[in-house]
Amino acid sequence: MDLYFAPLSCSLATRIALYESDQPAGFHQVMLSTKRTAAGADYLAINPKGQVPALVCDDGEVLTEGVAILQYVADRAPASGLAPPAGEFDRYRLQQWLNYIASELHKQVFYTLFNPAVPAEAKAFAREVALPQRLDHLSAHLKDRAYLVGEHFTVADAYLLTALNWAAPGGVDLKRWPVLAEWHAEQLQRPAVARAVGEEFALRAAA
Ligand SMILES: N[C@@H](CCC(=O)N[C@@H](CS)C(=O)NCC(=O)O)C(=O)O
Repeated sequence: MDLYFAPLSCSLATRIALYESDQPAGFHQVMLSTKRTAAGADYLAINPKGQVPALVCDDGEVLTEGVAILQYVADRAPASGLAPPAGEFDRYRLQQWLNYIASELHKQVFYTLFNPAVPAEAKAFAREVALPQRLDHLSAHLKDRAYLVGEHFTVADAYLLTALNWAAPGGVDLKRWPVLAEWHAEQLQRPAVARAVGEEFALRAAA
């Protein structure tokens, strides 16, 4: 497998899933501004949408969209517990959270805050209305739980911690949500998470 990623972007969740499940992969950095890989290849030829992550599977199939990639990676290593088995109710819970993080938190909040092309009114809505509503909801869910789904770390947790990494650079003080601040700090202690985040911080710093 080959993962196309940009440091500390949403593709970090897939790197975490690969490390958590001890699966080997090649990693190819993408310059999102130029749509070229660090090696100079045309990224649009791999993913015409120009976004990360993209996963080139062992048979050459290219999979895009983070929530699909995360489940693919998890299903290749069922013993990792990164996703409940297909058909079990918790698998739908997992998809519920993955979709919530992707559509409500990643895109509606952080994409809006970080994208310079988004008008100021939309940013104000994201910061003052959408963000607190989403983080209140997540905080209430995690108040008495260690993980989003069931009793194990899953790819939904990998995606959520990746999104919460964007709070500080987005000017959001996570301490307003102590449950989330504590949960996030705990996840960053996981060896696979610390390794993935550390490596991508170094790549970002070198860029
Ligand atoms: N729908 C895609 C969105 C992925 C996405 O937004 N990736 C960002 C990085 S976090 C990106 O590639 N941005 C560059 C761009 O949109 O041109 C998914 O869920 O995988």
